[in-house]
Amino acid sequence: MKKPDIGKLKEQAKQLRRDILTMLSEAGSGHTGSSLSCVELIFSLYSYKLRYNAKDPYWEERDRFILSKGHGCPTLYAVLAHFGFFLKDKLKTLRQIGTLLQGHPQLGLPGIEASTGSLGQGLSVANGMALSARLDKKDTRVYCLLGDGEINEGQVWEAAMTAAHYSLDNLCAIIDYNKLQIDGFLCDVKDMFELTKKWEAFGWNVIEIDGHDFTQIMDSLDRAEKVKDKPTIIIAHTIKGKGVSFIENKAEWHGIAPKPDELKCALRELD
Ligand SMILES: Cc1ncc(C[n+]2csc(CCOP(=O)(O)OP(=O)(O)O)c2C)c(N)n1
Ligand SMILES: [Mg+2]
Repeated sequence: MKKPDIGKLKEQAKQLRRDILTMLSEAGSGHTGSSLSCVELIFSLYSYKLRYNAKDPYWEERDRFILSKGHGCPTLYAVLAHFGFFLKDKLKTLRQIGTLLQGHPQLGLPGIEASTGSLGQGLSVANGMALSARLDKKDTRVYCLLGDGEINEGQVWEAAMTAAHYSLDNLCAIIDYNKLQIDGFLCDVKDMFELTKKWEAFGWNVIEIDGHDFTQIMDSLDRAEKVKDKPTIIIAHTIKGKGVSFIENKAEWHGIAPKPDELKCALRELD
């Protein structure tokens, strides 16, 4: 696929951030820092790499994207709406009773491939999808976005061993490496030390990038596709709350939504 224009992607990312902040503020709850952290990562996948048909979301030949850090779903919802999986108007229903746009992704909403939110499980689901694609002799690729605090979960490392054991080269995991989790910095809560060495030791091909730089993200996705006999992990350095000065890099903004006056200030910064 041809690479989209970077200037245009940056403008659209700004609009996505406005949409995310607005829907969170209207809902009155949700994960603001976590959502703003992964805008470029998720948007690059849907703009450049994933094969899908928004009008036929269950098209058999589609690639799969699993948002293992399910609490970041406002970003996924905004991107899915941007690409026409459902009407943008639906974003207003975030977290309301009866909507499919719940606080964590759930099956049934077009574009959602797995119900996630209980951290640590998404990579195992992605493994299953990648293995079954191979058994069916399909060239489906599977992508899975994990939080860096999420990989404190033991199940992630079981899944990491499984993917390497089965040489799942149709699987690409991405870590949103914002160095923060729910209530503090990773190094204070539970340090992961040398991530690159850890994943290499588990048998993965590792690529390290700036997770807000569209060129680096798209290049890394291209490189991942060329690696044979190993799964790839992209360790994407990010800033939690990216784009809004008073939200950036603050654990307090992990799981709260902007109040009306805060929304006003945030939108002004994203003008
Ligand atoms: C199994 C499980 N334990 C705890 C939680 C509560 N929880 C939600 S988000 C979060 C922190 C996640 O941090 P990280 O993976 O770094 O994601 P970020 O928000 O920084 O992108 C926690 C502990 C959960 N959702 N699932
Ligand atoms: Mg984090």
